[in-house]
Amino acid sequence: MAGLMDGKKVMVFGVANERSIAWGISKVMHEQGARLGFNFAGETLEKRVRPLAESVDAELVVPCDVTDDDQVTEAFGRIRETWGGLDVLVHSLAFARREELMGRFSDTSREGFLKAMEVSTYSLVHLSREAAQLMPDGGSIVTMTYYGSEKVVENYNVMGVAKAGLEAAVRYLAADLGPQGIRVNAVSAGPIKTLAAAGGVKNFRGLLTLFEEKAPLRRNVTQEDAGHVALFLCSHMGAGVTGEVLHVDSGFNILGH
Ligand code: 1JT
Repeated sequence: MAGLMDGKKVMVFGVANERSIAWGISKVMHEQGARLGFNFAGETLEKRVRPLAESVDAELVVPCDVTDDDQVTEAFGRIRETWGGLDVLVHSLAFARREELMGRFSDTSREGFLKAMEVSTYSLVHLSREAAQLMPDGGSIVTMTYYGSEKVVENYNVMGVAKAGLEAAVRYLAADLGPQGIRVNAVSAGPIKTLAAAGGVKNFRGLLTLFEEKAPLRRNVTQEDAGHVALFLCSHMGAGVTGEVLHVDSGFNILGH
């Protein structure tokens, strides 16, 4: 059967374990015939990423901490050596210090603010610039965001500001890279229990339960739900879509209460 991503070279940033949204996207891309590459940041993550990468016949597993310019340069050098070009960049990473995801947003420290922005927002700009150099015949870039960028969601705090910046960056990147045939979009997923969410967020279970009770579809969304929409955006089915933030949230964002 022909796949939507047959032979496409897809570089995925942000797999931490099998619960990662990046992994949900990767599995869906793999099923559709994509050739995959992954990054990891540090030895602990390397041990988790390598076996997952192997299970989808990844052709590339590269160290890349996005806060280190040299590592980013090195990683894209490896992508160029291995593939000569790139069709899709998946950006599915974020960071905020644990203490910033509780209490008052107004207590956010300068350091915490800058770190969240650097990892969660600037990294898209940097990776997109590098990726674009490997996409002379066009390509597609997709990133992940959350409703806390649009409305105040208790405890999301500095990540809400970082994601608002990320969504704006999606629009500016889409305008810059559009003439080169590169599309840039974001998927705004409902809350999903990942390593980041479970480890860093107070009462995340409560958030999932509330969501299940209130969202029009009365269910939580999965990594695969996010993956399917990322697939649509990155495949030829999304050819006319760029600069968009598409909600995959069981309809939660349409509610007025
Ligand atoms: C990060 C974390 C980014 C959790 C994230 C995130 N984007 C969405 N979530 C889940 C979430 C988190 C909170 C929330 C609602 C959803 C963890 C640290 C790394 C960056 O608050 C209501 C706090």
